[in-house]
Amino acid sequence: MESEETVFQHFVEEINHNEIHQIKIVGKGSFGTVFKAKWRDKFVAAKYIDSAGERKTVTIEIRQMSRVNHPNIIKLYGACTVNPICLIMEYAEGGSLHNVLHGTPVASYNVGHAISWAYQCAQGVAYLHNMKPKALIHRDLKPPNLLLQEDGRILKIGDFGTACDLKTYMTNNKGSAAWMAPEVFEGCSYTEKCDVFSWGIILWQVLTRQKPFNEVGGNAWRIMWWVHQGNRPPPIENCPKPLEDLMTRCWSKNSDERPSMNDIVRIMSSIFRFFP
Ligand code: ACK
Repeated sequence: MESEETVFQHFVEEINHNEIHQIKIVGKGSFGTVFKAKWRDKFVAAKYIDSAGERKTVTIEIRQMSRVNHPNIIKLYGACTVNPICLIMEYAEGGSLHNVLHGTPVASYNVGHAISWAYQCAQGVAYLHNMKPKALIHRDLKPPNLLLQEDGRILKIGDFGTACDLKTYMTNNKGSAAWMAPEVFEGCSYTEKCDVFSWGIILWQVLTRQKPFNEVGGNAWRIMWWVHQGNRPPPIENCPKPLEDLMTRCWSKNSDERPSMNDIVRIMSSIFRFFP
């Protein structure tokens, strides 16, 4: 079996700590601190992993990120594998979509931006699902993991730390309940269609600018119970019919009734033409 060390060595460039010049903390992720830093004349995001216990998760994140190459996915340049473990990634100066949607000061954007973000996210996810020999399932799509560049025009998927076993996922990701497909928290087997569910919630969120399931309060267990009972976000007033249909199909309880990510890209590309 492939050891952790082999994964580190094979997939990414080993970077020495003294090559990284930290500039400022940009935030705290699910298992580490993210710095804006300079590395070889480039601004980068340096994600330091707090606990040695997370080494397995990081290994998975490195393994996943090093296989992907897509304009809507943050690139991994390399990693420091000597403690403190650190991932060196493409920097997204616009921060997360979550901050744009719900941060202060309130950012201004229009429905065209919202559709473009959802469309770009769908293209990144479709790429992951089309990977060979095996589809890559993201499993934690949500606005805090979607990053923006170029004044918010470009959206990139930025966090792969959760593509690991279900138990770790459930214990580390209580904050993700609002985007989680029911089959995931119910402990059933699941497929890439769980990302489709999350994408539907994101679409609702960018169109309404509201946090999903705010009405139930922030408690992850209550959200899961609510969704398990068949509740979904409320309809959007004056929502164009094709978007509403797409969104509600993504939330189907039966994952076979959800569209594929390729379907979503196709439908969004035709809707996007009306909102250039
Ligand atoms: O919302 P933010 O400003 O954007 O705060 C979070 C925080 O780190 C924890 O995830 C930010 N972040 C994560 N990855 C990157 C990146 N590649 N470029 C810029 N900011 C990042 C994220």
